[in-house]
Amino acid sequence: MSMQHESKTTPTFDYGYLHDHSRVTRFRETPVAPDLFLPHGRSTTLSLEGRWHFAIDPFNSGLRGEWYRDQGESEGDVGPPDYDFDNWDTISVPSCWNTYHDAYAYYEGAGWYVRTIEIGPVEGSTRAFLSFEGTSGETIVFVNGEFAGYHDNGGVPFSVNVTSHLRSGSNRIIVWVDNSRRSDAVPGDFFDWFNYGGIFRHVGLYIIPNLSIHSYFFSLTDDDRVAGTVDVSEAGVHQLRVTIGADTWILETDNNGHLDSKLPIKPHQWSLYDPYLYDITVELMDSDGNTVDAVRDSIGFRRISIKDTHVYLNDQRIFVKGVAVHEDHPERGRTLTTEDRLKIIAHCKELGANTIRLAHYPHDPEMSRLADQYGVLLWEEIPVYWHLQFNNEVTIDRARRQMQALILRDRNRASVVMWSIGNENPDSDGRLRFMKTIADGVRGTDPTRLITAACLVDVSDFTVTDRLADVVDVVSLNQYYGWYYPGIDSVPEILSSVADKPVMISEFGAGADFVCNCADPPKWSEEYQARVYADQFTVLKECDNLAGTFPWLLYDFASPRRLNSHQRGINRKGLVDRSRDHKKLAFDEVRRWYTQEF
Ligand code: GCB
Repeated sequence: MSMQHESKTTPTFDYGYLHDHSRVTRFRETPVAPDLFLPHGRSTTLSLEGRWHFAIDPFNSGLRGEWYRDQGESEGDVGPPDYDFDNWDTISVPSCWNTYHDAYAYYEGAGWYVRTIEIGPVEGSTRAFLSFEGTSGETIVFVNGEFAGYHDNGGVPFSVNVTSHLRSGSNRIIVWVDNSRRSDAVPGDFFDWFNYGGIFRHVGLYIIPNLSIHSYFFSLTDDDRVAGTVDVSEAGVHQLRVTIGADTWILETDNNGHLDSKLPIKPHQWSLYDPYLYDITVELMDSDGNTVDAVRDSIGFRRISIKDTHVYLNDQRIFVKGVAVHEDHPERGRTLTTEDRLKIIAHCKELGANTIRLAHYPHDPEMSRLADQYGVLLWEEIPVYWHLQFNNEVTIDRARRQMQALILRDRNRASVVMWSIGNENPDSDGRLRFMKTIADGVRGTDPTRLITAACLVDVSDFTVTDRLADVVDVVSLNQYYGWYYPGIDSVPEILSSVADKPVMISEFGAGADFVCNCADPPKWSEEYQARVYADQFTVLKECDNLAGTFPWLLYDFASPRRLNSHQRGINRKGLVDRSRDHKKLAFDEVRRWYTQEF
Protein backbone atom coordinates (compact mmCIF):
# COMPACT_ATOMS: atom_id res chain seq x y z
CA MET A 1 0.00 0.00 0.00
CA SER A 2 1.45 3.30 -1.02
CA MET A 3 1.55 5.94 1.58
CA GLN A 4 0.21 9.15 0.27
CA HIS A 5 1.53 12.16 2.11
CA GLU A 6 -1.06 14.72 2.72
CA SER A 7 0.18 17.93 1.18
CA LYS A 8 0.47 20.43 3.97
CA THR A 9 0.55 24.15 3.14
CA THR A 10 2.80 26.25 5.28
CA PRO A 11 1.28 29.65 5.86
CA THR A 12 3.35 32.16 3.96
CA PHE A 13 3.98 35.66 5.10
CA ASP A 14 5.04 38.38 2.75
CA TYR A 15 7.90 40.18 4.45
CA GLY A 16 8.63 42.00 1.22
CA TYR A 17 6.43 44.91 2.13
CA LEU A 18 8.59 45.72 5.10
CA HIS A 19 11.35 46.70 2.70
CA ASP A 20 9.20 48.27 0.02
CA HIS A 21 9.52 51.98 0.66
CA SER A 22 7.56 52.79 -2.48
CA ARG A 23 4.45 51.79 -0.53
CA VAL A 24 5.00 54.93 1.52
CA THR A 25 5.84 57.23 -1.35
CA ARG A 26 3.83 56.00 -4.33
CA PHE A 27 0.76 58.16 -3.70
CA ARG A 28 2.83 61.31 -4.01
CA GLU A 29 2.72 61.18 -7.76
CA THR A 30 -0.71 62.68 -8.28
CA PRO A 31 -1.22 65.90 -6.29
CA VAL A 32 -4.81 67.05 -6.19
CA ALA A 33 -5.39 69.88 -8.68
CA PRO A 34 -6.14 73.03 -6.65
CA ASP A 35 -9.08 74.02 -8.81
CA LEU A 36 -10.86 70.69 -8.79
CA PHE A 37 -13.70 71.87 -6.58
CA LEU A 38 -14.08 75.09 -4.62
CA PRO A 39 -16.55 74.77 -1.73
CA HIS A 40 -16.91 78.53 -1.30
CA GLY A 41 -20.43 79.84 -1.21
CA ARG A 42 -21.92 76.42 -0.53
CA SER A 43 -23.06 74.52 2.55
CA THR A 44 -21.80 71.02 3.16
CA THR A 45 -24.04 68.13 2.20
CA LEU A 46 -22.65 66.23 5.18
CA SER A 47 -20.30 67.70 7.76
CA LEU A 48 -17.52 65.31 8.78
CA GLU A 49 -16.70 67.24 11.91
CA GLY A 50 -16.91 65.20 15.11
CA ARG A 51 -15.27 62.05 16.39
CA TRP A 52 -12.99 59.96 14.17
CA HIS A 53 -11.05 56.86 15.18
CA PHE A 54 -7.43 57.86 15.38
CA ALA A 55 -3.90 56.56 15.93
CA ILE A 56 -0.47 57.98 15.32
CA ASP A 57 1.79 55.81 13.17
CA PRO A 58 5.41 56.93 13.62
CA PHE A 59 6.81 54.04 11.56
CA ASN A 60 4.32 54.35 8.74
CA SER A 61 3.32 50.74 9.29
CA GLY A 62 -0.11 51.48 7.84
CA LEU A 63 1.09 52.51 4.40
CA ARG A 64 3.59 49.64 4.31
CA GLY A 65 0.98 47.17 5.48
CA GLU A 66 -1.76 48.73 3.28
CA TRP A 67 -4.17 49.04 6.19
CA TYR A 68 -6.29 51.32 4.07
CA ARG A 69 -7.43 48.28 2.12
CA ASP A 70 -9.33 47.71 5.34
CA GLN A 71 -9.53 43.93 5.03
CA GLY A 72 -9.25 43.18 8.71
CA GLU A 73 -8.16 39.66 9.55
CA SER A 74 -8.73 37.36 6.65
CA GLU A 75 -8.45 33.63 6.16
CA GLY A 76 -4.88 32.47 5.66
CA ASP A 77 -3.39 35.29 7.70
CA VAL A 78 -0.71 34.11 10.05
CA GLY A 79 -1.43 36.60 12.74
CA PRO A 80 -3.75 39.38 13.74
CA PRO A 81 -3.26 42.67 11.88
CA ASP A 82 -1.62 45.51 13.75
CA TYR A 83 -4.60 47.80 13.44
CA ASP A 84 -8.08 47.63 14.72
CA PHE A 85 -9.80 50.78 13.49
CA ASP A 86 -13.07 50.46 15.33
CA ASN A 87 -11.37 49.98 18.67
CA TRP A 88 -8.99 52.86 18.33
CA ASP A 89 -9.46 55.92 20.50
CA THR A 90 -11.40 58.76 18.99
CA ILE A 91 -10.27 62.33 18.35
CA SER A 92 -12.24 65.43 17.43
CA VAL A 93 -12.05 66.73 13.91
CA PRO A 94 -11.05 69.48 13.54
CA SER A 95 -8.25 69.52 16.10
CA CYS A 96 -4.49 69.20 16.39
CA TRP A 97 -3.26 65.85 17.66
CA ASN A 98 -0.56 67.57 19.73
CA THR A 99 -3.21 69.03 22.01
CA TYR A 100 -5.19 65.78 22.18
CA HIS A 101 -2.80 63.89 24.41
CA ASP A 102 0.31 64.92 26.37
CA ALA A 103 2.21 62.04 24.85
CA TYR A 104 1.70 63.55 21.39
CA ALA A 105 2.75 67.07 22.38
CA TYR A 106 5.80 67.15 20.09
CA TYR A 107 4.76 64.39 17.71
CA GLU A 108 5.75 64.83 14.08
CA GLY A 109 4.91 62.01 11.70
CA ALA A 110 1.93 60.14 10.32
CA GLY A 111 -1.51 59.72 11.84
CA TRP A 112 -4.59 57.79 10.68
CA TYR A 113 -8.19 58.98 10.84
CA VAL A 114 -11.02 56.53 10.23
CA ARG A 115 -14.74 57.14 10.04
CA THR A 116 -17.77 55.45 8.54
CA ILE A 117 -20.49 57.56 6.99
CA GLU A 118 -23.94 56.61 5.81
CA ILE A 119 -25.21 58.16 2.61
CA GLY A 120 -28.06 57.64 0.21
CA PRO A 121 -27.55 56.84 -3.48
CA VAL A 122 -25.37 59.41 -5.29
CA GLU A 123 -27.32 60.42 -8.35
CA GLY A 124 -25.82 59.94 -11.79
CA SER A 125 -25.77 63.62 -12.68
CA THR A 126 -23.87 64.72 -9.57
CA ARG A 127 -20.32 64.68 -8.29
CA ALA A 128 -19.20 64.12 -4.72
CA PHE A 129 -16.19 65.81 -3.15
CA LEU A 130 -14.54 65.35 0.19
CA SER A 131 -13.34 68.82 0.97
CA PHE A 132 -10.73 69.72 3.59
CA GLU A 133 -10.16 73.32 4.71
CA GLY A 134 -6.68 72.43 5.88
CA THR A 135 -4.56 69.62 7.23
CA SER A 136 -1.04 69.75 8.56
CA GLY A 137 0.86 68.54 5.53
CA GLU A 138 0.80 65.56 3.23
CA THR A 139 -2.60 63.92 3.18
CA ILE A 140 -3.89 60.78 1.48
CA VAL A 141 -7.59 59.97 1.29
CA PHE A 142 -8.92 56.43 0.91
CA VAL A 143 -12.57 55.60 0.44
CA ASN A 144 -13.89 52.08 0.83
CA GLY A 145 -10.40 50.60 0.59
CA GLU A 146 -9.35 52.53 -2.51
CA PHE A 147 -6.99 55.43 -3.02
CA ALA A 148 -9.03 58.57 -3.76
CA GLY A 149 -6.55 61.47 -3.64
CA TYR A 150 -3.27 62.92 -2.40
CA HIS A 151 -2.54 66.47 -1.28
CA ASP A 152 0.88 67.84 -0.48
CA ASN A 153 0.33 71.38 0.81
CA GLY A 154 -0.61 71.98 4.42
CA GLY A 155 -2.96 74.72 5.48
CA VAL A 156 -4.85 75.41 2.26
CA PRO A 157 -8.13 73.87 1.12
CA PHE A 158 -8.25 70.86 -1.15
CA SER A 159 -10.96 68.54 -2.36
CA VAL A 160 -10.90 64.96 -3.49
CA ASN A 161 -13.37 63.72 -6.07
CA VAL A 162 -14.91 60.63 -4.45
CA THR A 163 -17.84 60.16 -6.81
CA SER A 164 -16.71 56.81 -8.16
CA HIS A 165 -15.71 55.51 -4.70
CA LEU A 166 -18.92 56.14 -2.79
CA ARG A 167 -21.77 53.68 -2.58
CA SER A 168 -25.23 53.94 -1.16
CA GLY A 169 -25.14 52.94 2.54
CA SER A 170 -21.99 52.68 4.66
CA ASN A 171 -18.75 54.17 3.41
CA ARG A 172 -15.43 53.90 5.17
CA ILE A 173 -13.31 57.06 4.93
CA ILE A 174 -9.66 56.71 5.90
CA VAL A 175 -7.33 59.68 5.94
CA TRP A 176 -3.58 59.52 6.41
CA VAL A 177 -2.00 62.81 7.46
CA ASP A 178 1.69 63.45 7.95
CA ASN A 179 3.20 66.57 9.53
CA SER A 180 6.85 65.53 9.14
CA ARG A 181 8.95 68.56 8.25
CA ARG A 182 10.41 68.16 4.79
CA SER A 183 13.12 70.22 3.17
CA ASP A 184 11.36 70.20 -0.22
CA ALA A 185 8.04 71.40 1.24
CA VAL A 186 6.61 74.90 1.84
CA PRO A 187 7.55 75.68 4.62
CA GLY A 188 10.82 73.72 4.62
CA ASP A 189 12.15 71.89 7.65
CA PHE A 190 13.26 74.84 9.81
CA PHE A 191 11.04 77.65 11.02
CA ASP A 192 10.18 79.64 14.13
CA TRP A 193 6.79 78.26 15.11
CA PHE A 194 5.29 74.98 16.19
CA ASN A 195 4.46 72.36 13.61
CA TYR A 196 1.00 71.27 14.77
CA GLY A 197 -0.35 68.05 13.21
CA GLY A 198 -3.70 66.68 12.17
CA ILE A 199 -6.92 67.48 10.35
CA PHE A 200 -7.11 70.88 12.00
CA ARG A 201 -9.88 72.50 9.95
CA HIS A 202 -13.37 71.76 8.73
CA VAL A 203 -14.03 68.65 6.59
CA GLY A 204 -17.20 68.06 4.66
CA LEU A 205 -18.78 66.05 1.90
CA TYR A 206 -20.28 68.12 -0.91
CA ILE A 207 -22.54 66.63 -3.54
CA ILE A 208 -23.05 69.02 -6.43
CA PRO A 209 -24.52 68.79 -9.93
CA ASN A 210 -22.14 67.93 -12.77
CA LEU A 211 -23.13 71.22 -14.36
CA SER A 212 -22.36 73.69 -11.60
CA ILE A 213 -20.73 76.98 -10.71
CA HIS A 214 -17.02 76.42 -10.39
CA SER A 215 -15.83 79.82 -9.12
CA TYR A 216 -16.82 83.46 -8.73
CA PHE A 217 -14.95 86.68 -8.05
CA PHE A 218 -16.48 90.13 -7.47
CA SER A 219 -14.44 93.29 -7.03
CA LEU A 220 -14.64 97.06 -7.34
CA THR A 221 -13.60 98.49 -10.73
CA ASP A 222 -11.53 101.65 -11.16
CA ASP A 223 -14.72 103.57 -11.98
CA ASP A 224 -16.50 102.31 -8.85
CA ARG A 225 -18.66 99.64 -10.47
CA VAL A 226 -18.56 95.88 -9.81
CA ALA A 227 -16.51 93.47 -11.89
CA GLY A 228 -17.93 89.95 -11.79
CA THR A 229 -16.18 86.83 -13.02
CA VAL A 230 -17.90 83.46 -12.93
CA ASP A 231 -16.77 80.10 -14.29
CA VAL A 232 -19.13 77.23 -14.97
CA SER A 233 -17.85 73.65 -14.75
CA GLU A 234 -18.70 72.83 -18.37
CA ALA A 235 -18.05 74.69 -21.63
CA GLY A 236 -21.00 76.17 -23.54
CA VAL A 237 -23.14 79.28 -23.21
CA HIS A 238 -24.96 79.27 -19.86
CA GLN A 239 -27.43 81.64 -18.27
CA LEU A 240 -26.61 83.09 -14.86
CA ARG A 241 -28.79 85.09 -12.51
CA VAL A 242 -26.56 87.38 -10.44
CA THR A 243 -28.03 89.19 -7.44
CA ILE A 244 -26.13 91.85 -5.51
CA GLY A 245 -28.22 93.25 -2.66
CA ALA A 246 -31.51 94.34 -4.24
CA ASP A 247 -30.30 94.24 -7.88
CA THR A 248 -30.57 91.24 -10.15
CA TRP A 249 -29.23 90.65 -13.67
CA ILE A 250 -29.60 87.77 -16.10
CA LEU A 251 -26.26 87.31 -17.85
CA GLU A 252 -24.77 84.89 -20.33
CA THR A 253 -21.38 83.20 -20.24
CA ASP A 254 -19.21 82.95 -23.34
CA ASN A 255 -18.80 79.68 -25.16
CA ASN A 256 -16.28 78.46 -22.61
CA GLY A 257 -18.67 78.81 -19.68
CA HIS A 258 -16.90 81.99 -18.59
CA LEU A 259 -18.49 85.29 -17.56
CA ASP A 260 -16.54 88.51 -17.32
CA SER A 261 -18.91 91.37 -16.75
CA LYS A 262 -19.06 94.89 -15.40
CA LEU A 263 -22.27 95.25 -13.41
CA PRO A 264 -24.01 98.64 -13.55
CA ILE A 265 -24.15 99.17 -9.83
CA LYS A 266 -22.24 101.75 -7.83
CA PRO A 267 -21.79 99.88 -4.57
CA HIS A 268 -21.61 101.38 -1.15
CA GLN A 269 -17.94 100.98 -0.33
CA TRP A 270 -16.60 98.75 2.43
CA SER A 271 -14.28 100.59 4.80
CA LEU A 272 -12.69 100.23 8.22
CA TYR A 273 -15.45 102.22 9.92
CA ASP A 274 -18.29 100.99 7.74
CA PRO A 275 -17.57 97.37 6.76
CA TYR A 276 -20.57 97.15 4.48
CA LEU A 277 -21.23 93.72 2.95
CA TYR A 278 -23.65 92.82 0.16
CA ASP A 279 -25.51 89.52 0.02
CA ILE A 280 -24.61 88.03 -3.33
CA THR A 281 -26.16 85.06 -5.09
CA VAL A 282 -25.10 83.49 -8.36
CA GLU A 283 -27.56 81.02 -9.87
CA LEU A 284 -26.92 78.82 -12.85
CA MET A 285 -30.04 78.18 -14.91
CA ASP A 286 -30.98 75.55 -17.45
CA SER A 287 -32.62 76.41 -20.78
CA ASP A 288 -36.06 76.41 -19.11
CA GLY A 289 -34.94 79.04 -16.59
CA ASN A 290 -34.80 76.57 -13.68
CA THR A 291 -31.99 77.04 -11.19
CA VAL A 292 -29.66 74.02 -11.32
CA ASP A 293 -26.96 75.32 -8.97
CA ALA A 294 -26.39 78.34 -6.71
CA VAL A 295 -23.67 79.90 -4.57
CA ARG A 296 -24.17 82.56 -1.90
CA ASP A 297 -21.72 84.91 -0.24
CA SER A 298 -21.40 88.24 1.59
CA ILE A 299 -18.95 90.48 -0.18
CA GLY A 300 -17.63 94.00 0.41
CA PHE A 301 -16.33 96.35 -2.27
CA ARG A 302 -13.30 98.53 -1.71
CA ARG A 303 -10.18 99.56 -3.53
CA ILE A 304 -6.64 99.16 -2.27
CA SER A 305 -3.96 101.02 -4.19
CA ILE A 306 -0.67 102.82 -3.91
CA LYS A 307 0.31 106.30 -4.95
CA ASP A 308 3.93 107.33 -4.64
CA THR A 309 5.08 105.73 -1.43
CA HIS A 310 1.75 105.39 0.36
CA VAL A 311 -1.18 103.02 0.60
CA TYR A 312 -4.74 104.11 -0.15
CA LEU A 313 -8.03 102.51 0.84
CA ASN A 314 -10.89 103.80 -1.34
CA ASP A 315 -8.61 106.64 -2.47
CA GLN A 316 -8.01 107.77 1.13
CA ARG A 317 -4.44 107.58 2.31
CA ILE A 318 -4.02 105.23 5.27
CA PHE A 319 -1.17 104.36 7.53
CA VAL A 320 -1.12 100.57 7.84
CA LYS A 321 -1.31 100.13 11.60
CA GLY A 322 -0.58 96.46 11.77
CA VAL A 323 0.03 93.72 14.27
CA ALA A 324 1.08 90.15 13.51
CA VAL A 325 -0.42 86.99 14.96
CA HIS A 326 0.30 83.27 14.70
CA GLU A 327 -2.44 80.67 14.58
CA ASP A 328 -1.44 79.16 17.90
CA HIS A 329 -3.33 78.52 21.10
CA PRO A 330 -1.98 76.74 24.20
CA GLU A 331 -4.99 74.43 24.41
CA ARG A 332 -6.14 74.23 20.81
CA GLY A 333 -3.03 74.68 18.68
CA ARG A 334 -4.09 75.92 15.25
CA THR A 335 -7.75 75.02 15.74
CA LEU A 336 -8.92 78.32 17.16
CA THR A 337 -12.55 78.91 18.06
CA THR A 338 -14.65 81.81 16.80
CA GLU A 339 -14.23 83.40 20.25
CA ASP A 340 -10.44 83.11 19.96
CA ARG A 341 -10.56 84.92 16.63
CA LEU A 342 -12.91 87.59 17.92
CA LYS A 343 -10.48 88.16 20.74
CA ILE A 344 -7.66 88.74 18.25
CA ILE A 345 -9.83 91.33 16.50
CA ALA A 346 -10.80 92.95 19.82
CA HIS A 347 -7.13 93.18 20.85
CA CYS A 348 -6.27 94.64 17.46
CA LYS A 349 -8.95 97.33 17.84
CA GLU A 350 -7.89 98.04 21.40
CA LEU A 351 -4.36 98.66 20.14
CA GLY A 352 -5.76 101.13 17.63
CA ALA A 353 -4.46 98.89 14.83
CA ASN A 354 -6.28 98.51 11.51
CA THR A 355 -4.45 95.53 9.96
CA ILE A 356 -3.53 92.01 11.05
CA ARG A 357 -0.64 90.12 9.55
CA LEU A 358 -1.67 86.46 9.52
CA ALA A 359 1.82 85.05 9.96
CA HIS A 360 3.41 82.99 8.40
CA TYR A 361 1.02 80.64 6.59
CA PRO A 362 -2.65 80.58 5.58
CA HIS A 363 -4.92 80.82 8.63
CA ASP A 364 -8.45 79.44 8.90
CA PRO A 365 -10.87 81.13 6.45
CA GLU A 366 -13.11 82.18 9.32
CA MET A 367 -10.52 84.83 10.14
CA SER A 368 -11.02 86.69 6.87
CA ARG A 369 -14.81 86.42 7.16
CA LEU A 370 -14.69 87.99 10.63
CA ALA A 371 -12.25 90.66 9.44
CA ASP A 372 -14.73 91.47 6.66
CA GLN A 373 -17.50 91.87 9.22
CA TYR A 374 -15.51 93.86 11.77
CA GLY A 375 -13.63 96.19 9.42
CA VAL A 376 -10.04 95.01 9.77
CA LEU A 377 -7.50 94.71 6.94
CA LEU A 378 -5.50 91.52 6.48
CA TRP A 379 -2.06 90.62 5.21
CA GLU A 380 -2.14 86.97 4.18
CA GLU A 381 0.91 84.90 3.36
CA ILE A 382 2.29 81.53 2.42
CA PRO A 383 5.27 80.07 4.29
CA VAL A 384 8.00 80.84 1.79
CA TYR A 385 10.03 81.30 4.92
CA TRP A 386 13.82 81.41 5.41
CA HIS A 387 15.51 78.72 3.38
CA LEU A 388 13.54 76.65 0.88
CA GLN A 389 14.73 74.51 -2.03
CA PHE A 390 14.38 77.46 -4.37
CA ASN A 391 15.86 75.57 -7.32
CA ASN A 392 13.66 72.54 -6.93
CA GLU A 393 10.80 72.55 -9.45
CA VAL A 394 8.65 70.49 -7.07
CA THR A 395 9.06 73.10 -4.33
CA ILE A 396 8.34 75.96 -6.74
CA ASP A 397 5.19 74.21 -7.86
CA ARG A 398 4.10 73.59 -4.25
CA ALA A 399 4.50 77.28 -3.41
CA ARG A 400 2.71 78.35 -6.58
CA ARG A 401 -0.23 76.01 -5.91
CA GLN A 402 -0.38 76.97 -2.24
CA MET A 403 -0.60 80.67 -3.12
CA GLN A 404 -3.16 79.93 -5.80
CA ALA A 405 -5.35 77.95 -3.38
CA LEU A 406 -5.20 80.75 -0.80
CA ILE A 407 -6.15 83.38 -3.37
CA LEU A 408 -9.04 81.32 -4.73
CA ARG A 409 -10.25 80.88 -1.17
CA ASP A 410 -10.04 84.52 -0.07
CA ARG A 411 -10.13 86.77 -3.11
CA ASN A 412 -13.74 87.73 -2.39
CA ARG A 413 -12.81 89.00 1.07
CA ALA A 414 -12.65 92.80 1.20
CA SER A 415 -10.47 92.65 4.30
CA VAL A 416 -7.60 90.94 2.49
CA VAL A 417 -5.46 93.67 0.94
CA MET A 418 -1.98 92.17 0.66
CA TRP A 419 -0.60 88.82 -0.45
CA SER A 420 2.82 88.21 0.98
CA ILE A 421 5.02 85.87 -1.01
CA GLY A 422 8.11 85.51 1.16
CA ASN A 423 9.76 86.11 4.51
CA GLU A 424 13.50 86.68 4.96
CA ASN A 425 14.79 84.43 2.22
CA PRO A 426 18.43 84.70 1.20
CA ASP A 427 18.82 86.48 -2.14
CA SER A 428 20.01 84.20 -4.94
CA ASP A 429 19.23 83.79 -8.64
CA GLY A 430 17.16 80.70 -7.84
CA ARG A 431 15.16 82.50 -5.18
CA LEU A 432 14.54 85.46 -7.51
CA ARG A 433 13.25 83.15 -10.24
CA PHE A 434 11.10 81.35 -7.65
CA MET A 435 9.63 84.64 -6.42
CA LYS A 436 8.92 85.91 -9.92
CA THR A 437 7.00 82.72 -10.64
CA ILE A 438 4.89 83.19 -7.51
CA ALA A 439 4.33 86.92 -8.15
CA ASP A 440 3.28 86.28 -11.77
CA GLY A 441 0.82 83.67 -10.53
CA VAL A 442 -0.66 86.13 -7.99
CA ARG A 443 -1.02 88.92 -10.57
CA GLY A 444 -2.64 86.48 -13.00
CA THR A 445 -5.27 85.29 -10.51
CA ASP A 446 -5.87 88.47 -8.53
CA PRO A 447 -4.63 91.77 -9.94
CA THR A 448 -6.71 93.75 -7.42
CA ARG A 449 -4.41 93.47 -4.40
CA LEU A 450 -0.89 94.43 -3.41
CA ILE A 451 2.01 92.01 -3.34
CA THR A 452 4.51 92.29 -0.54
CA ALA A 453 7.30 90.24 1.07
CA ALA A 454 9.64 90.69 4.01
CA CYS A 455 12.80 91.55 2.07
CA LEU A 456 16.30 91.36 3.47
CA VAL A 457 18.12 94.37 4.86
CA ASP A 458 21.84 94.63 4.27
CA VAL A 459 22.81 95.39 7.86
CA SER A 460 26.44 96.16 6.94
CA ASP A 461 25.65 99.26 4.88
CA PHE A 462 22.02 99.89 5.91
CA THR A 463 20.45 99.48 2.49
CA VAL A 464 17.91 97.21 0.91
CA THR A 465 19.83 95.48 -1.86
CA ASP A 466 17.48 92.48 -1.97
CA ARG A 467 16.37 92.05 -5.60
CA LEU A 468 12.95 90.89 -4.42
CA ALA A 469 12.20 94.56 -3.69
CA ASP A 470 11.85 95.09 -7.47
CA VAL A 471 9.23 92.34 -7.74
CA VAL A 472 6.79 93.41 -5.00
CA ASP A 473 4.44 96.43 -4.80
CA VAL A 474 5.16 97.13 -1.14
CA VAL A 475 8.62 96.52 0.31
CA SER A 476 8.40 95.09 3.81
CA LEU A 477 11.35 94.86 6.16
CA ASN A 478 11.81 92.91 9.37
CA GLN A 479 14.30 94.61 11.67
CA TYR A 480 15.13 93.86 15.29
CA TYR A 481 17.24 96.88 16.23
CA GLY A 482 17.29 97.12 19.98
CA TRP A 483 16.86 93.38 20.42
CA TYR A 484 19.09 91.15 18.28
CA TYR A 485 21.48 93.96 17.40
CA PRO A 486 22.09 97.65 18.17
CA GLY A 487 21.88 100.44 15.59
CA ILE A 488 18.33 101.70 15.64
CA ASP A 489 19.44 105.08 14.27
CA SER A 490 20.14 103.43 10.93
CA VAL A 491 16.45 102.77 10.25
CA PRO A 492 15.77 106.06 8.37
CA GLU A 493 18.78 105.37 6.14
CA ILE A 494 17.49 101.89 5.35
CA LEU A 495 14.03 103.20 4.55
CA SER A 496 15.32 105.94 2.31
CA SER A 497 17.28 103.39 0.29
CA VAL A 498 13.90 102.29 -1.13
CA ALA A 499 13.03 105.34 -3.16
CA ASP A 500 9.97 104.60 -5.20
CA LYS A 501 7.72 102.20 -3.29
CA PRO A 502 5.84 102.12 -0.01
CA VAL A 503 7.93 100.59 2.76
CA MET A 504 6.55 98.88 5.83
CA ILE A 505 8.30 97.54 8.88
CA SER A 506 6.81 94.06 8.88
CA GLU A 507 8.47 92.97 12.14
CA PHE A 508 10.16 94.62 15.10
CA GLY A 509 10.02 93.99 18.82
CA ALA A 510 11.62 92.21 21.76
CA GLY A 511 10.95 89.28 24.08
CA ALA A 512 9.60 89.70 27.62
CA ASP A 513 8.50 87.33 30.35
CA PHE A 514 8.71 89.26 33.61
CA VAL A 515 8.20 92.70 35.14
CA CYS A 516 11.37 93.97 36.82
CA ASN A 517 10.13 97.16 38.51
CA CYS A 518 13.66 98.43 38.28
CA ALA A 519 15.48 101.51 37.00
CA ASP A 520 17.73 99.75 34.51
CA PRO A 521 15.55 97.03 33.02
CA PRO A 522 17.39 94.01 31.62
CA LYS A 523 16.54 92.10 28.47
CA TRP A 524 13.47 89.86 28.86
CA SER A 525 11.77 92.34 31.16
CA GLU A 526 8.53 93.95 30.05
CA GLU A 527 10.11 97.34 30.69
CA TYR A 528 12.95 96.55 28.29
CA GLN A 529 10.48 95.38 25.64
CA ALA A 530 8.42 98.58 26.07
CA ARG A 531 11.57 100.66 25.72
CA VAL A 532 12.54 98.92 22.48
CA TYR A 533 9.15 99.92 21.08
CA ALA A 534 9.44 103.48 22.42
CA ASP A 535 12.91 103.85 20.80
CA GLN A 536 11.62 102.40 17.54
CA PHE A 537 8.68 104.80 17.44
CA THR A 538 10.92 107.80 18.14
CA VAL A 539 12.94 106.95 15.05
CA LEU A 540 10.05 105.74 12.87
CA LYS A 541 8.01 108.87 13.30
CA GLU A 542 10.72 110.80 11.42
CA CYS A 543 10.48 108.49 8.37
CA ASP A 544 8.26 110.19 5.81
CA ASN A 545 8.11 107.29 3.43
CA LEU A 546 7.00 104.78 6.06
CA ALA A 547 3.67 103.27 4.98
CA GLY A 548 3.00 100.93 7.89
CA THR A 549 4.28 99.04 10.92
CA PHE A 550 3.68 95.52 12.26
CA PRO A 551 4.91 94.93 15.81
CA TRP A 552 6.03 91.32 16.18
CA LEU A 553 3.55 90.25 17.58
CA LEU A 554 0.24 90.12 19.40
CA TYR A 555 0.62 86.88 21.42
CA ASP A 556 3.52 84.74 22.63
CA PHE A 557 3.58 81.50 20.63
CA ALA A 558 5.07 78.02 20.73
CA SER A 559 8.41 77.56 19.02
CA PRO A 560 10.40 74.45 19.98
CA ARG A 561 13.68 76.00 18.81
CA ARG A 562 13.47 78.68 21.52
CA LEU A 563 15.16 77.04 24.45
CA ASN A 564 16.71 79.55 26.78
CA SER A 565 15.42 79.82 30.33
CA HIS A 566 13.09 82.73 29.47
CA GLN A 567 11.68 81.02 26.43
CA ARG A 568 11.30 77.31 27.29
CA GLY A 569 9.78 76.52 23.94
CA ILE A 570 7.87 79.81 23.65
CA ASN A 571 8.73 82.87 21.56
CA ARG A 572 8.03 85.65 24.09
CA LYS A 573 7.78 88.63 21.77
CA GLY A 574 4.03 88.92 22.32
CA LEU A 575 2.47 92.20 23.42
CA VAL A 576 0.15 89.84 25.30
CA ASP A 577 1.39 86.60 26.86
CA ARG A 578 0.31 83.14 25.77
CA SER A 579 -2.73 83.09 28.05
CA ARG A 580 -4.03 85.89 25.80
CA ASP A 581 -5.06 87.74 28.94
CA HIS A 582 -1.97 89.37 30.36
CA LYS A 583 -1.07 92.52 28.44
CA LYS A 584 2.59 93.39 28.73
CA LEU A 585 3.73 96.99 29.19
CA ALA A 586 4.59 97.26 25.49
CA PHE A 587 0.90 96.89 24.62
CA ASP A 588 0.28 100.45 25.80
CA GLU A 589 3.39 101.72 24.02
CA VAL A 590 2.01 100.40 20.72
CA ARG A 591 -1.45 101.74 21.52
CA ARG A 592 0.02 105.21 22.02
CA TRP A 593 1.76 104.97 18.65
CA TYR A 594 -1.39 103.91 16.84
CA THR A 595 -3.77 106.34 18.49
CA GLN A 596 -1.75 109.45 17.58
CA GLU A 597 -2.48 111.59 14.50
CA PHE A 598 -0.81 110.18 11.37
C1 GCB B 1 11.80 86.92 12.31
C2 GCB B 1 10.86 85.95 11.73
C3 GCB B 1 9.81 85.51 12.72
C4 GCB B 1 10.47 85.21 14.06
C5 GCB B 1 11.06 86.49 14.56
C6 GCB B 1 11.76 86.35 15.90
O1 GCB B 1 12.44 87.68 11.63
O2 GCB B 1 10.26 86.40 10.55
O3 GCB B 1 9.15 84.38 12.22
O4 GCB B 1 9.58 84.64 14.96
O5 GCB B 1 12.00 86.95 13.64
O6 GCB B 1 11.07 86.29 16.91
O7 GCB B 1 12.97 86.31 15.91
